[in-house]
Amino acid sequence: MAKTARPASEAGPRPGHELSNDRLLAMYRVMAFARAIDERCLSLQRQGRIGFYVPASGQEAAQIGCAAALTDDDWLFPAYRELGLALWRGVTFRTLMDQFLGTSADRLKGRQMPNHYGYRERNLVVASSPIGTQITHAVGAAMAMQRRRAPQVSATFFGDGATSSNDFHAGMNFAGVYRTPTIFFCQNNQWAISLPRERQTRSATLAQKAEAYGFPGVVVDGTDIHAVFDAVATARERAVAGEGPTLIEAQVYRFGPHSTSDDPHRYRSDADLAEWKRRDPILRLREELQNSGTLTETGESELQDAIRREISETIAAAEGAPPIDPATLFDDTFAQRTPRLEEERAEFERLVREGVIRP
Ligand SMILES: Cc1ncc(C[n+]2csc(CCOP(=O)(O)OP(=O)(O)O)c2C)c(N)n1
Ligand SMILES: [Mg+2]
Repeated sequence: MAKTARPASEAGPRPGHELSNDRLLAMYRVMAFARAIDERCLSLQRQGRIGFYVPASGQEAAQIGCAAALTDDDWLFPAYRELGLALWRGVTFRTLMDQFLGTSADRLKGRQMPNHYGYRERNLVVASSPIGTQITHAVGAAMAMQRRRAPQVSATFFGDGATSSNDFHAGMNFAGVYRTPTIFFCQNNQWAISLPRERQTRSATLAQKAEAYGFPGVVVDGTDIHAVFDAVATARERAVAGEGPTLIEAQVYRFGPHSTSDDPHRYRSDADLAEWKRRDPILRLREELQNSGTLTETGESELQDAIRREISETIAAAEGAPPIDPATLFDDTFAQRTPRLEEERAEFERLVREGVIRP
């Protein structure tokens, strides 16, 4: 049952899954924005201006190709490395910066680890840091969609390492048994921090694990946006037609460190990285758009200038915003603060006023 997808370049996308040049350009803009955000945020962290960051460079075509094949009603259950998804869904860089900095505008009120954002209005669930836990959540949500007969799917995003987690297997089994409208989108970026893909499993592919659970698994070149879009659009059609889940393994490479707490030079070679960089998804798409006359040299440099400006202005504005009021930590556990919480809050505010606690 597990199928290995033919590369899109050989067979081309299935009918109805072709991407127009305008659509590709829109995707390219978001990919270029994501890459530039990544580079700036890594540098902000190195300068001590944000605390933590998880880069996604190298995975832009996988993320944006996938997001573009879904509808805004579909639910997304991400891991922590899905910048492209958030941007495609319309989450602004300002919203992300407010979360990274924990400003008073942070929608998560400074309560999440930096880089673990979500956006309720866009059906983007807060990123899971415990590996794989979002997978079972996505299957549960898909079961609800199924019961409501809603023409929706839930898509969950995880890495190669997450295929070794309990939740991956529990989620896949449940989805197979109940034929839930779930898309399991695995970005195999070849590393689970310092552990290479080969030491994660003896299976030849990650996609073939779907066979054991009774539904299709496909491998796609995650640097080829056409292949990713086609695979996800096909999986979505299956899901809404009641035919059940699909596992997609998008093969990519993590260009940067695992996170700002990691030094990849300690465990991997520059030669591998250089090899994958020749297939940089952004360069691939840029070349295609330039060859088709959709993107000119001037268009590209105007785009890069606009991106740089937007990023700088957003960082300045977010850095100028006041921090979250720490007294909000007494809110939201109960609809109304209990007398005990009121007491604790008043005490906390007194200690802050007297300088005993410096938030
Ligand atoms: C349950 C659990 N175990 C271990 C960790 C520590 N950890 C954080 S990221 C990571 C590797 C995950 O690799 P992968 O699933 O391939 O995703 P990637 O980071 O490559 O995108 C590990 C082991 C964790 N967060 N949660
Ligand atoms: Mg990985």
